[in-house]
Amino acid sequence: MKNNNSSNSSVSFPKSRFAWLWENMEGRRGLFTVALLGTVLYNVLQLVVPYFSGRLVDLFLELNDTGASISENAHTFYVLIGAMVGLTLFRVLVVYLTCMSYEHVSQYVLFKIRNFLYNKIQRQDMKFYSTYRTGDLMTRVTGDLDAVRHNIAWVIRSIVESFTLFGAAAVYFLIMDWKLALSILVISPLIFVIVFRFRRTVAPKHALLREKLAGMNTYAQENISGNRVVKAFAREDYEIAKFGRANNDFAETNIDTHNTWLSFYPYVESIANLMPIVLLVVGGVFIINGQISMGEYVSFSGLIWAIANPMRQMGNIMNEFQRFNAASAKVMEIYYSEPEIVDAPDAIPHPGRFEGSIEFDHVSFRYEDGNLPVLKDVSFKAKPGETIAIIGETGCGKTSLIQMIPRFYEPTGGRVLVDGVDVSRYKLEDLRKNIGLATQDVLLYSDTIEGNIAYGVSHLTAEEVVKFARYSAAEEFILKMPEGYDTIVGERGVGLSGGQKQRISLARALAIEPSILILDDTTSAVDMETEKHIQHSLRGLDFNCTKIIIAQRISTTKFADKILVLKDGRIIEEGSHDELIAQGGYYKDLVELQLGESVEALKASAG
Ligand code: DGT
Ligand code: MG
Repeated sequence: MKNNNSSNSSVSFPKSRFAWLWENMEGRRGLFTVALLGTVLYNVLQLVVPYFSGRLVDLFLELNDTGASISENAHTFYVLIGAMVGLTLFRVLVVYLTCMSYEHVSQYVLFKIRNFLYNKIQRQDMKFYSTYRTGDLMTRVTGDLDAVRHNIAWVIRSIVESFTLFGAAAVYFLIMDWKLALSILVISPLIFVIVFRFRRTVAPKHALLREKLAGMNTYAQENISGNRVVKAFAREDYEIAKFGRANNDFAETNIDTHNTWLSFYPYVESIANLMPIVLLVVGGVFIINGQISMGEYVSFSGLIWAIANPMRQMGNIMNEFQRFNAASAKVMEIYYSEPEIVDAPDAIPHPGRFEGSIEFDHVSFRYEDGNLPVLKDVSFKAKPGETIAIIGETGCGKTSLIQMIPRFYEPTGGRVLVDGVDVSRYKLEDLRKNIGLATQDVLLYSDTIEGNIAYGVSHLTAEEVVKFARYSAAEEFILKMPEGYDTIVGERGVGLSGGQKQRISLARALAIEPSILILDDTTSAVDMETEKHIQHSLRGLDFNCTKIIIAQRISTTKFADKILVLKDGRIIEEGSHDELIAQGGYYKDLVELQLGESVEALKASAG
């Protein structure tokens, strides 16, 4: 298994993170832009109240000085108050609408990317599934994607909010009195320096935190689905303790990441708090010298938060932004991943059935992540309707061999032909629809037995389901189940025996009436009697079908038109049962081993 835990900061994507988000906002870009403009607007409006307060104070002081009565100027007073109230209400409305819009857009993007990812994951090839662990993929479509959503709903908004507020306040200050403004603003670059140092410290911590989360999820997922093994070895306490450690590790990394800001916070806070003091001192001097009015001073001090708060907020924003950075890299990795095995641009459409001839033409194969060749120069032919049995010791490459036919993997040398055409020339869907495969480790869905059998053909009638169950000798045990064909089997087929699962998986493969049927050790867990029944029905199928049967038992291989004996990825013997026995070699030894007597003795006793 490849190491996919390393941080992906080095991985480059076709688009930058923000261009990628923008791409996925298609359909809601207008709304998002309006929301951004709304954010700018309501932050500028924040300045209105302090502005009017300043005007009011000046008004009163003026009246005081001239000794005029306030009632004569009531009109101006009411207009100012009215404007303050009106604008505040308007601002609240804008805030409300923009928040709703951000939430809407973020959910829209989340939905869209999640569907896209699921689609991507579904269409990946085998290599992808042996590279990525389930828990890690789950983390990407849940936690990581939520960090992406949060970025749209909160981080981007907060960035615009802080910069607008800061910018507007700074401009306002500069217009009112640039000297006083500069004396306050000169402190602000310091905060940016601190925040950027913080970013450098916290970015790797977020990447680590994200890995810990994925690790913990993988761990939980594997243990829950593999709980039978845990139980069998009575390792619950051990697993609980192990998970506890992973959980603890995650919690500690989480605390450490979030505490990082704490070590920067005192500096930022001191600088932010310095601002009102500077205002008090410099502003006081300016008032004494008559450079600014009392009203202007009120406006300044009423607005000093609009400079200080965005600075305080920077740490938070940077923190969340780094979380987004780490998470989006993981999401984009899947988003932009492409399966290697795809339709050729000029693939031949083949909508109907195949004749079913198969040819392996000097096929060699090696797994990309493995260093030894698994198949070496394998050549054989199967005519339509023939049965080919493959036998050989464990690990010799049988499963790898049959995986070349539906193009789960591609040969590293040579060709695999179906109906005389290289399988890579067909459209994948056309090819695979014609292949019925019962895999070595049976996976059933948590669905009814009928639903599982009809998985490949949704329009299968109840009678047909029964027919295929009979073919695979499954009917008897199905009818004994409390709800027959409507019995719901658990996840991965929990509730069924190994042999029962195999028979349902065989019925599922038969139900698509494939041109090519591949059985990978499908009857290994059924008793001899049942197997005989299955062999019999496989010979009498009511549709034409080439069969490739991997087996360990002579009773399974005996009736094959051709038996291939595989050893270390090479075909060492090839022929019918009788031919191979006559040839004397691995197969003959196997027959003797399994029957417990020498072939000669058997013949003698029969004669
Ligand atoms: P079996 O089912 O135990 O009777 O064994 P076979 O004959 O089906 O063996 P097969 O084809 O699964 O494996 C052949 C060799 O390839 C064996 O050394 C293990 C290795 N192998 C199987 N799957 C993978 C894979 O996904 N990646 C890598 N790197 N090696 C694999
Ligand atoms: Mg195998």
